[in-house]
Amino acid sequence: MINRTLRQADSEMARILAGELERQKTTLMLIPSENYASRAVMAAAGTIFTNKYAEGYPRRRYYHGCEYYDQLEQLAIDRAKELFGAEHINVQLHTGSQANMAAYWAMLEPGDKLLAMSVAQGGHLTHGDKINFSGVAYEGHFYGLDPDTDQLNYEMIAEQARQVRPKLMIAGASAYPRIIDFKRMKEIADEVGAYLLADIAHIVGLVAAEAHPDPVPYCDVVTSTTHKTLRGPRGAMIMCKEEWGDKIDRAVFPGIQAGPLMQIIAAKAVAFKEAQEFGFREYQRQIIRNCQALAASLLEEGFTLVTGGTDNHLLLVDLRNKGVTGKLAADLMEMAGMVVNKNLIPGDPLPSTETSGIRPGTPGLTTRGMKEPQMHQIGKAIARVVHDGHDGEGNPNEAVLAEVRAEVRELCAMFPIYEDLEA
Ligand code: DSN
Repeated sequence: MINRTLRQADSEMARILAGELERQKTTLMLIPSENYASRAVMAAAGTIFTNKYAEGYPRRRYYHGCEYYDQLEQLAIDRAKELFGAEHINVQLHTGSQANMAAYWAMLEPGDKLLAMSVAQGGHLTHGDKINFSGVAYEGHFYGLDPDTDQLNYEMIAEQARQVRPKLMIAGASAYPRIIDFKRMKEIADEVGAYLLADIAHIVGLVAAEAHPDPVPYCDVVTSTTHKTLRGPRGAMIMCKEEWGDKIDRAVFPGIQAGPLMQIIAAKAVAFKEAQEFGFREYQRQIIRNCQALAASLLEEGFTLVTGGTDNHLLLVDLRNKGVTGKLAADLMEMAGMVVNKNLIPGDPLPSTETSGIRPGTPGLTTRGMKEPQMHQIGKAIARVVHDGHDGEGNPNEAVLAEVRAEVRELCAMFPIYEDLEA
């Protein structure tokens, strides 16, 4: 039984996988938190390393038979340390949310105050939002954006920090298209006696390639995912100063996790190696150039961009002047083969299920090898969908969407992914 292929063992799942492979090959990935993992990363994630428990840490396991698991986890840790220059790294986190949970568990007591960017202005649920564990276990306080610029205003954040006196300040966002000044955040945290955590889940690849200022020298703890701009397997990690190392490790295991996913840690090690190879730095810089080219193309088409542009891998498009909601735009774009997030814009009058914006990003497009001319073409395709892809009452214009879908298919065929991969 264990020797059958997926197709032999479960034809129903194989059919679903084949469908998804076709979808990924023939659509444009515009979700900024997604990417196409390499064949090598996926191969490691699909290995026999899935078969073993390895609770504990290298050379300190609660299970026997961990010789190769010690080697693979140590390799992942060593490579990540070299890549990020961090003093201590834990690579066992299953998700970005769990990375934040473990960090808070290590740094805070229940009821302590944290100060972070609000979800409504671009922050993340796990930064103290009321509907998340982080807002139940801790007292969440939030800074927003400067209403005049839609950018972080460090004087305003400092003023709020003086009033709140948080135990922990969080720098990091899910939908912010500009540089974050971690050095300035550290000065604010020091002034009010707070710890500083950076959540770089989105920008981690840019940071690794020095295409975004580095938080590691300034922060007590840095949390991140490994599957977004870093292009590794779906997972997460925590970097910290040596003095936090034991507390962080104990918060991860046995604090909030038991058995680590060793096959995913192996895939993380592969991704960290790929991030040190020739071409990765250029890839990250091209992500930004592509995002700026997409921004320029959308501006030419009369779109409004929150902050007017971007310094990183994503854009926030305010659709209010176009007479469509974020949800309708994203639905229509999906019909045309362009998969994007609907997203709240600062001060959004609509709920998060509808929204007034979309959040396109370029990590996936750049992995396909696309450059500025393709970004220009995609900007025009988005404009066509938003302008002509509906009848003004929310109904799709099938003919226009089919034309754009055909153009998208052609573009995908010119920049193929996973060519000889079989489902
Ligand atoms: N996955 C994150 C993002 O897309 O920004 C949110 O959890």
